[in-house]
Amino acid sequence: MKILVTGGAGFIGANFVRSTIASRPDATVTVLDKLTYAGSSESLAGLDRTSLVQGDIADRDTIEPLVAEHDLVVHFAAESHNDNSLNDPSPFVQTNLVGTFQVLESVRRHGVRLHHISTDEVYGDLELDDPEKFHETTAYNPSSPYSSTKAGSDLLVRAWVRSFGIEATISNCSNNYGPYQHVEKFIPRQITNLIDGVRPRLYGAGANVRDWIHVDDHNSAVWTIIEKGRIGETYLIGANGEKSNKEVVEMILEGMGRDKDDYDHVADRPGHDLRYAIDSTRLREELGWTPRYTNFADGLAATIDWYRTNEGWWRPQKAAVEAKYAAQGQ
Ligand code: NAD
Ligand code: TDX
Repeated sequence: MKILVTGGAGFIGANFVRSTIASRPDATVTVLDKLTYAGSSESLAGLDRTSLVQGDIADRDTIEPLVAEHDLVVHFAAESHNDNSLNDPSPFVQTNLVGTFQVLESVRRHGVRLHHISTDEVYGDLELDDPEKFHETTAYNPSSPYSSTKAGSDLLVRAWVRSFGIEATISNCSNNYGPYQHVEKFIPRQITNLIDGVRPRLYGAGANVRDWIHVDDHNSAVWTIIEKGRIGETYLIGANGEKSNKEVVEMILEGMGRDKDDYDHVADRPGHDLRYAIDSTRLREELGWTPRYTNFADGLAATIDWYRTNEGWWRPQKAAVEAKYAAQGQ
């Protein structure tokens, strides 16, 4: 099977390529990645049956011939960081909307199966005590330039299925953690701060809740949907991992041998979503998927170890990321 993975040099895409190559001897992978600040060829180092093409999904002349020679497209490429989208929404519109449009047009012209990767943030946020979690029929209500462009990309996929009959599925997953995540994101930022002797930074009061899932569980769910999912359907991916940001920072501090109060509160994110929570019943009951990492503390400990032993991978990005946060009081 020849698989085209867009955004495969980013966090989740690189883990997807790694687990696919390790578990599927029949698979060859082409990664199409623009190698923005968020992508790194080093995340794919040492992989057999994998090639990397540096290019833009929004460029028809780049994507079209690649799609034509593959059996499956798994579309991870996106601008992915909310804080960046608040500073400059422009690349989010370009990549997440125009880029997805070009992916859709290419799979339409060549009749290639597509799986579109999206996020739970398209549903907006929940109250802390809301009894109902996000599910496949929750109304879209995105809050940020990032989540609104992801919502728009999902709607494009749905329309291309209905209007043109393309063969596509969509998944909306909750917050991922694990190896190869950029140090701009919450968990790697705090781990690498502590390695550098800097106190973790919690936005606002730290009461915001995220529903954490290990990246390998996200990717095993993606394969389940590719193999067993119904064309045109959306599946929510989550592993019942709700934790407040304060709880996560305290667990990181304790896991790294520090006092659990040893962090600072900093300026909050404008429009900060309060809580995300996923109901993944459809994926579990219809397709038989279950997560493997059911203990967040263990997954977090393994992630801390990974950042400790792979400093060469993240160190080049760290100073610039912290300078950007410092400039905005975070
Ligand atoms: P990431 O920022 O780590 O990686 C994105 C990758 O896409 C990078 O390698 C980047 O170079 C590439 N890219 C960006 N613009 C491109 C373009 N125009 N053409 C080609 N490549 C381009 O992001 P991630 O966290 O790995 O997220 C991957 C996907 O999963 C995204 O679609 C995101 O919305 C979705 N998602 C992420 C999470 C999460 O917790 N990180 C949760 C749910 C869904
Ligand atoms: O230093 C920080 N301090 C802090 O308190 C950072 C970087 C973040 N936060 C908070 C903001 C969020 O409530 O931690 C939470 C997680 O922040 P991010 O890692 O920026 O993730 P989030 O905004 O929740 O979005 C993530 O999950 C859904 C991914 O970045 C998205 O790509 C995905 O769609």
